[in-house]
Amino acid sequence: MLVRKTASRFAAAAAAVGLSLALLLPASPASADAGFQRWIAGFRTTAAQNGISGTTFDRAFRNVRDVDPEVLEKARYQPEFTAPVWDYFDNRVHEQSVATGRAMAQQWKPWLDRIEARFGVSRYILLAIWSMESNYGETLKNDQIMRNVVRSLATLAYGDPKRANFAQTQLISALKILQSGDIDESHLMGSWAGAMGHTQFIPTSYQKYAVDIDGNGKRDIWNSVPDALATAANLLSKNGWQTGRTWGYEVSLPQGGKFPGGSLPVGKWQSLGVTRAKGKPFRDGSEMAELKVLDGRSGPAFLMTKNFSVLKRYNSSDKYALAVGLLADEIAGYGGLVRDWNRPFTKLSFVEKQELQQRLSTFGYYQGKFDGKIGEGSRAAIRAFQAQAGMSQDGHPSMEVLSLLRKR
Ligand SMILES: [Ca+2]
Repeated sequence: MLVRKTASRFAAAAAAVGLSLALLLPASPASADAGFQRWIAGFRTTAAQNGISGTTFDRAFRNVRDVDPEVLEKARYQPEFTAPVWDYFDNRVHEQSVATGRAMAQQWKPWLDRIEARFGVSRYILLAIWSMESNYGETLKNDQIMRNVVRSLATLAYGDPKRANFAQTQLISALKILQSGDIDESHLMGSWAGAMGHTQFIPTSYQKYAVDIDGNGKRDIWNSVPDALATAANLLSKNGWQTGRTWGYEVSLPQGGKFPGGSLPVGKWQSLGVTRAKGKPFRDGSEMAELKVLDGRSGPAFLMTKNFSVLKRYNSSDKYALAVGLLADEIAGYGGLVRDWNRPFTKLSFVEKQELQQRLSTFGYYQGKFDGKIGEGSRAAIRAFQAQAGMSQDGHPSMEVLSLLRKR
């Protein structure tokens, strides 16, 4: 990155707090992004070497004049708060995400029939992924989240040394998508890190898996729900999804048992005293499964089968894959957990969480949306209220906090 002389005194301070220098340059638009413009001009050669025509390149960068400071801000953001297990699942598997999933299963039934028949992936898994990735498309309507993918990736490639390689690779891919004509430059939108459409594919994954199932000639995961769900199904199918099989089972463990790590046949687990939490028999004793306990021995335990590892090809976190599995099961009507997560307070329903946000807002503690999702803003508001009420400031969305607010 080129640093102008006048900015040099900012360098030490910026480095000390891990800020990108580009953001601290004095505001003088004509020259502030000269470095970025030079980078784009240089990248034109790299793009050409990768088969991107000059026309495509110029179209893609026509409206990209400066770096996107919010992208660099989000890239820098390190959450101080590591969410406890219950918090992760409570924010993703709840009455609202289940009810919307069921409504979507009805609304998109003919397409889900076709996608299931073609790729052999359960519709409930696809609906759960849709919920996790974009809240059934709701996130895509949020202008504060959606941004120009070319600008975001160019910003990261230019201004974020840690992500420069990733961003360059994705940017080349994004340009290839534009060149293919599947989408035009004004609609190539995504998250700050370049995840795109209803099912949030980064450009390289899009290139590998995107499907035009509605047959309009464009693989349009941004505007076509069938295309987006088929693309997710294609990813899972290509990575070994086992048709007609579950992702895993909630299980009960015998007290004091010691268990081996790694994969064993389900029948072997049974012989070690592991049973299905719902009391039903396992479907296939020869299926390989791995024991997973995400919340300590007093929390729920699971035997994860092959499909669980396939879900992790979408996002490599155990929590992510399990949330998809649990949400899918609830949408399908198979019911929830037998043993709940360890939650150090009385849980609120989704509607009660919205009420909590509303009441916190009424008393001036909260300024966000009443979306029932307890993130940083809600937690800070709860802590502020708890401090004022003389409670311990754990920030948990508990019935205790809601009850006190109701009495105000
Ligand atoms: Ca299409």
